[in-house]
Amino acid sequence: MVPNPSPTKQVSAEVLAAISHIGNQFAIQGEFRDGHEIESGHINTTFLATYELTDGTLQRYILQRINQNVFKKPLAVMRNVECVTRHINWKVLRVKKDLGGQTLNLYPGRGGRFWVEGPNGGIWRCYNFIEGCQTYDVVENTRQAYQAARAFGSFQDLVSDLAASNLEETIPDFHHTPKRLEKLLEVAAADPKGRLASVREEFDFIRERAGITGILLQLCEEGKIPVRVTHNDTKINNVMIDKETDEAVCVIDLDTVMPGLSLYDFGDLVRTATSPAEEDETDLTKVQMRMPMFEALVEGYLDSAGDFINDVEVDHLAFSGKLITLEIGIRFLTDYLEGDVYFKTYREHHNLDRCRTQLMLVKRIEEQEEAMVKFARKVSRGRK
Ligand code: ADP
Ligand code: GN1
Ligand code: MG
Repeated sequence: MVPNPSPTKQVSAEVLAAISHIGNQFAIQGEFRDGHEIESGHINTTFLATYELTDGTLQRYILQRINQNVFKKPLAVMRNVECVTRHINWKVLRVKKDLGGQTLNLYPGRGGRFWVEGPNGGIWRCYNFIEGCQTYDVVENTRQAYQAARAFGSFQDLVSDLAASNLEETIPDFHHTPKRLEKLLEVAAADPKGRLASVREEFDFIRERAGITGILLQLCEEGKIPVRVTHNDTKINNVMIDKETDEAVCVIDLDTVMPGLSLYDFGDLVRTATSPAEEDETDLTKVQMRMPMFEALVEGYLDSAGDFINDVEVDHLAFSGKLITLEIGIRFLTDYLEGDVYFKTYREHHNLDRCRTQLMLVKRIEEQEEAMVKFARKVSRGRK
């Protein structure tokens, strides 16, 4: 048996039968042999399915159900993912002439579409399993950080000539931080679960920083930073890293590819790659902004995106980390106050724990922001 990759969970016989049924509706070869649930990722339901070919070799696939509570227009998500994967595959083969790497591919389902409907409804898709790789929730070394940032920068480069008009906004105002804050204030005012009193400190911390939430949008309105096609969910477990070499092989989780700001993508890398603590760590003393990781992110990102990123963007690389970390903190707190309706949770107060690590990381970034800005400027100016 091929060893399992990222943390997977055994599933019941009933679920196994359901996965096998779904898998058999896709144009994939072999006999269904095994299925596991992959637990990393807060949104979709993801299974690793193993098939046996006639010569006995095992072939693995990802079967994934789109979360329709989050993605209200799942077919629009599928159109976007099809468009982006087609564009990237074409670009890699024809333009970059890079035949070596693994890319993300959708398999056609019965009926010729790249999705099938599940027995209980729901939209399912099938991807090739990116072999030899692993995703990390916490970055282990600077090479992984450098590689992840380079991969997301390359991703932006690959989709830079994809007209934004080809893509639908699958979640409107996804990174509109002031609107995220507005929503938090609304939910707090209603306090549907009576939880506000227990999160006063977190709530006040966020409100004290209301003034920074609109800074990138303002720069964009003033024409100082451009809208591009961006990934929008560049957390570190959305890039497949080679287990042997720590090289980033392939960016995944393309559901939120939409017009956005490059800084949103860089910011989420800072949020997820600089701290040695898990996103839901309860010992907040473990939350740190590790400068060497930030430096590796800047180097990796500028190595692949440095030619198209402008000076105003470079000057805000550190700020973007603070902003996106605050934004996700706002979202976790909102979800906690609403009664955990958006992100998957596995324990009581899970979203609150996640919120707390985000806010602690915001603090840690603030303490080092000046040095972070200086470093990004130095590297960028040194490349010219
Ligand atoms: P979510 O939107 O829930 O985060 P993802 O698309 O990121 O869903 O998938 C969840 C996890 O499943 C990823 O973090 C990764 O570990 C694994 N995964 C997803 N797609 C693939 C793939 N094509 N090959 C290997 N692993 C994958
Ligand atoms: C979700 O899908 P996943 O786990 O990669 C979320 C991101 C958040 C992240 C927080 C569509 O990402 O926006 O930053 O959780 N994705 C969506 O960990 O909301
Ligand atoms: Mg994901």
